[in-house]
Amino acid sequence: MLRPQDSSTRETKRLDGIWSFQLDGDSAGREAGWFRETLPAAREMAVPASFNDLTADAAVRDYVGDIWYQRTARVPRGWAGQRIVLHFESATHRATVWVGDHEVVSHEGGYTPFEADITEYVTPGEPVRITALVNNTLSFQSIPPGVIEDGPAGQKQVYWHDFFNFAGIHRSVWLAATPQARVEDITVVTGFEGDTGSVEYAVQAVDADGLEVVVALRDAAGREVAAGRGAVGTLAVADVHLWAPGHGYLYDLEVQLVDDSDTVLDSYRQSVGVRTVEVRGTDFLINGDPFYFKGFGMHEDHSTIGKAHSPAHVIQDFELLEWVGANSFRTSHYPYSEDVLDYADRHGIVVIDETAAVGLNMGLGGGIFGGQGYTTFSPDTINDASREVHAQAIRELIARDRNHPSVVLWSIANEPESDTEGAEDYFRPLFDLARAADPTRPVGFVNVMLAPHGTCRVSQFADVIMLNRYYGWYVNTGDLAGAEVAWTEELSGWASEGKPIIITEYGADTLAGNHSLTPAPWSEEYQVDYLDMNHRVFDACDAVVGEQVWNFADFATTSGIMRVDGNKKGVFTRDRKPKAAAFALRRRWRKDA
Ligand code: GCB
Repeated sequence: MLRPQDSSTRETKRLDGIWSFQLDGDSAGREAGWFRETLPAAREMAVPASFNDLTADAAVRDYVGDIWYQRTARVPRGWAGQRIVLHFESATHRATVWVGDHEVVSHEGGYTPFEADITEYVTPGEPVRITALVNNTLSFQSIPPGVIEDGPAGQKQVYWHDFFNFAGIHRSVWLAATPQARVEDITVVTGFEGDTGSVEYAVQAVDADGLEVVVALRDAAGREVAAGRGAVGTLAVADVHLWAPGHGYLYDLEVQLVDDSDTVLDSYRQSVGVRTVEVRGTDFLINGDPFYFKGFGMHEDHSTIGKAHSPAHVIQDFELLEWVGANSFRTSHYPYSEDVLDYADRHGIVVIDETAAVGLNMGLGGGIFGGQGYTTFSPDTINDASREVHAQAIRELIARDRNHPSVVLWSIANEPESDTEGAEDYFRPLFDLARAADPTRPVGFVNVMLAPHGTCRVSQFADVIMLNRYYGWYVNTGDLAGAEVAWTEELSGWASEGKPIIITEYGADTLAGNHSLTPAPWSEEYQVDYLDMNHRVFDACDAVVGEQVWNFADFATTSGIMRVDGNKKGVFTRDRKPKAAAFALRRRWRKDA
């Protein structure tokens, strides 16, 4: 699947705006055929947005179940004779879509795109009713998992991840026109030898009998630097301009389908950054040079819009990343909007790309998230069916993001249980699958403190060790001297594995404006001291190739006794004001500042 795009042969129409919206707590709408007419008791809702924070109603905020979205859209009259597609960039956590009375697609997973060919159900120039039944329930067979528990006052959704279960249509919805004979997929793999770059490409075309694939690679100034014919091939790029951290140089690969008189039947453009990624010993190499990750675990999280994509917020977040001197981030804990990766590509920001497999760990949080007493991996909880959903999430992530030069490492899960035989059995095939889907990038997962060095049975499969550690916060709370000793000792154990180590989380909750002369947890000064302590530990360990603070900004979570108005480990507040730690990080990360 390729993203909708305007080209000489393709057109798009974005369907964002106000949609009709109705919660369906009894799941009655499907049976009653709500997609056949206007929703019976609709209110209005913004798309893209999480619906949760847009009303003044607690029942909406915490709603779990079926959610209907509907609108009509006029199919452009100029699209007659074209193939017409309805494309959702995401719908959280699953959706079924009707066009008119026809069910056209269902999709599981809240953060990857899906689409349907709706040509036969629409008439160019005429309006069409589009209805999406979104569902946000988490179960042991969803990624991320959750469970509905019986409470004293009815059922309640619990889950084991530490961010609010925002849901809805979080990214753009598109109508798109493509030719029937079309480019359906493109894969590029890049390399270089001396000054000569290579762009291996593979194009999948559909309904293209008798047509030929023609490709042209242009540099950033628009000059053609290489060209080729055929569905697969390798282009040589003389005097190659590499994509590198801090330097998001992109070429443009135009892929065309042409007939024997060279008439162009389809054209699609794919940006290409020429770079290599390799793990060698304890080094993480980009273009053969050791790379040190500086940055954050982030969230797509804002007041009002929740987990929706918003270009303004993306610009602001990347401006702050640059200001603080970050060169990278992790898409904790789900695939972010494709626009975010495009921005990272253009600006040379390095990305660890993560699936939504977070909270596969029923021992986590000692029950603070609710849901106590479950076994993580068992026939009744996380089981073979869950693994198949997880496998599909990995396939979809890699299919969507493999052409982004910014993405250098796949993270297939965050903090799963990893110290049991069940975990080892569960993860082995998922690592194999990720490697088969993309042999060009390292694969890892993020290890939790509950599975310290010597006990983890999953890190053997990983190319890179990714650790989330909270010495000085969840353990040795307030005791930074004790934390430093304990942390140094554990890290030296991991360093003996001979793999690069990225500290993917370390952080301390900090209430902006709370100050203390003595190192008191929750104060801005403690957050700074805590980071300094961690940095001493990292700087003393050669195998550490990266530090990503938890978190870039404060974010919304489920309510609980450990969370005051959300998670406060941000270096920026939720509305992106700097805490003292932001200035401290800037001093460490930006030698020029
Ligand atoms: C973690 C999780 C992250 C949490 C964080 C915390 O280890 O990966 O999702 O938000 O700890 O603040 O507790």
